[in-house]
Order: sequence, then C-alpha cells, then structure tokens
Amino acid sequence: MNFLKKNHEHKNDNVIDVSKKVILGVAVIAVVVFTSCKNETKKETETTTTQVSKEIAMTDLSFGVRGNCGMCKSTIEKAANGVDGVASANWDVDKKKIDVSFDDTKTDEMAIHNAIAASGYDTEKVSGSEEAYKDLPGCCQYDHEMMMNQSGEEESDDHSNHDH
Ligand SMILES: [Cu+2]
Repeated sequence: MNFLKKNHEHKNDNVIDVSKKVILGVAVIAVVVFTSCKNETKKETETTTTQVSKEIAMTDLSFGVRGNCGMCKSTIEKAANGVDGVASANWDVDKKKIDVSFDDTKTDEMAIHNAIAASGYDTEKVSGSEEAYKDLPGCCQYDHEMMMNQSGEEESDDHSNHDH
C-alpha cells in the first residue's frame, strides 16, 4: 500500500504578519529611583590618637552598638576585648555606644566591629550575626531598630517649666 505523504496543511493563519507599517519605537525609560537612605542619625565616629610614652599609639574609638542590658554589656565587651590589640572596651547601656581603646598597629576599627557583630550585636557598620543573635538570652534579643549613639539623657522629669 502506498501512503501518500500529505503535505502539511497550512494552518499557519498568518501567525507572523510583519507589517512594515508598524514602526517599533524603542522607548528607553530610565527610572531613577531615589531612595533616601535613612541613616539613623549617623554620627561621625570620633577617632583620636593619643601618644603614650612608650610610643605606642593608642587609638580611642566610639561607635554605636545595640543591646539591652548588663548581660549584653559583658558579651559585647568580651567580644571587643577578644580582639588582639584592644586595650579596653566599655559599652554604655543607656547610650548604646562603646568606647574602645586599641593599638592600631595590631588591629583596626573594622576588626572590632566584626568581632562584636560575630557575637550577635549590631554595630554602626556591621550587622550582628543572626546565628549568634538567636542564641542570646531572651532578654538580650534587642530590637534591631534601636537607635544607637543615644544621648543617654532620658526625657526624665523636667521641672524647668514648673514654678517652685
Ligand atoms: Cu542583654
């Protein structure tokens, strides 16, 4: 038996009808999105270098670190002090800020930021490790939106508007 090989039926109903009348206009739309980054009251980190008699330049540095309580304080300070070259570290629970003194021939600012972040705490420059944060005691699980570098002056009783 012979099978007649039928030609494909032309079912293509002008699928592609390239009309030259149609001019494709290419519109390049540049969308510039201005995101106003809210750098929460970014205060300049003060760096001062003090010359010590032994010719060791100790650098004093202050920067914001989030945290809640005394346990946070010890974790943060332990992390900072664990960096080789750090001479002292003192975190202020009210100001959410740490004062560090370090030998800048041995370490630098970012190493200290990174060490604190590794312990779970946010600094001005480095976000805290999420893994470490999860392991913090409940009371220490600070708010990531917390303001750093606070004045430490609570809006406490202001009697100035009273007549005594
Ligand atoms: Cu705490």
